[in-house]
Amino acid sequence: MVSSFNKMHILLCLLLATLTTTAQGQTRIGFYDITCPTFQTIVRATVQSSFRTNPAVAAGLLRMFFHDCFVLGCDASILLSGPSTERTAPPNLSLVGFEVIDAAKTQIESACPGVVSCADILALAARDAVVLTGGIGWQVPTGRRDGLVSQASGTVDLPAFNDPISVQISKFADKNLNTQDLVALVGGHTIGTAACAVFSYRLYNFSGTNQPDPDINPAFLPQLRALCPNGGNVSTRVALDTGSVNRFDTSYFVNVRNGRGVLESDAKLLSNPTTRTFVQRFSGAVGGPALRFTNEFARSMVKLGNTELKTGSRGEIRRVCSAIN
Ligand code: HEM
Ligand SMILES: *[C@@H]1O[C@H](CO)[C@@H](O)[C@H](O)[C@H]1NC(C)=O
Ligand SMILES: *[C@@H]1O[C@H](CO)[C@@H](O)[C@H](O)[C@H]1NC(C)=O
Ligand SMILES: CC(=O)N[C@H]1CO[C@H](CO)[C@@H](O)[C@@H]1O
Repeated sequence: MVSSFNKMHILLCLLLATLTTTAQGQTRIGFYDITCPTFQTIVRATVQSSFRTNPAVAAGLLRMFFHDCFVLGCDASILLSGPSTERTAPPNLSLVGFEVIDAAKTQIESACPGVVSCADILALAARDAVVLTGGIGWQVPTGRRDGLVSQASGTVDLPAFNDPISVQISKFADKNLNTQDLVALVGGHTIGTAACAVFSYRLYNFSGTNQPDPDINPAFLPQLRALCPNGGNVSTRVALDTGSVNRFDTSYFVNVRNGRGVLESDAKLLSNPTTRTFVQRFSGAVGGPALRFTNEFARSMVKLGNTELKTGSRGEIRRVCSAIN
């Protein structure tokens, strides 16, 4: 009797704990297991088929998720179109993958109308993009709701390509992400490209010195200059991880370690002892106990995915991802 009462008590406590955490704005694994069991399969198939036509879409989806979470939380505000939305702000430079999310949403709406948020579709798509390029998968907690607001001005929260390391660290700390999370997540630059526009200032006249950025490896400089000639087309895109643009691997960290970071912010990871140590550990070099990059990346992605969530009755489930209901 006592023991069954105790069991009941424990159950009740568990139930209460679950309710409380949900009320506090948490996601959980299996949120749609009953209401939309085909959700994960639909997202995966959609990302897979667009990846087969255009592998660059993987990097686009990963970056889009990062931008979404950093501006007003992971609430699909990045997907809203219209004047003065996040999408129209300068850091949106060439975000790609909107059509993949829209395509998945259309199919999900016909399978289970009004149930699955665009924010959750984006979170799943970013994970699937990592797996398709060779990273380790993880379970994505879901239950996010879509935001009603999107502001171009919100993009000030995003780190910029020329932010000093102290600013990068504090922008991540503002989102409850520590320095290890920063270095692991920036490891997302193991896939994808950047336009010459965001780094060619390092190649010819860095800080008005008429010299290149001294942090660029002298053997790497002519390679970058050939890709982005002075006065050339600044829309040309260059791999962030030279030699391994479509592989989710540790070579980005090896490149950064060797002065082959493309963005100034990548190169700056070496300028601070803490971030430098994480670069070395993720790259497999000595500098502390080895850290498996793809495992740590997955862990940090789950943390990133919990940024400033709207759950419960806040926000809404959008019918189409580009507009509020
Ligand atoms: C200090 C932090 C960061 C800075 C300053 C930064 C900056 C940039 C810049 C300037 C680009 C090139 C954009 C363009 O020319 O179109 C870029 C691309 C990219 N970023 Fe970051 N980023 C940061 C962190 C992250 C994080 C945390 C992720 C993901 C977890 C990420 C994923 C990507 C990806 C995948 C691309 C390639 C996009 C493509 O090929 O379409 N970045 N980033
Ligand atoms: C280099 O930059 C400085 C400062 O922005 C500028 O005054 C100078 O004219 C530039 N040099 C060249 C060769 O463009
Ligand atoms: C510059 O490069 C972009 C991307 O490769 C291309 O679409 C565009 O046509 C180029 N512009 C010029 C003027 O060559
Ligand atoms: C896709 C998109 O909306 N791109 C916009 C990015 O921001 C610039 C302005 O900085 C707009 O001109 C683009 O239309």
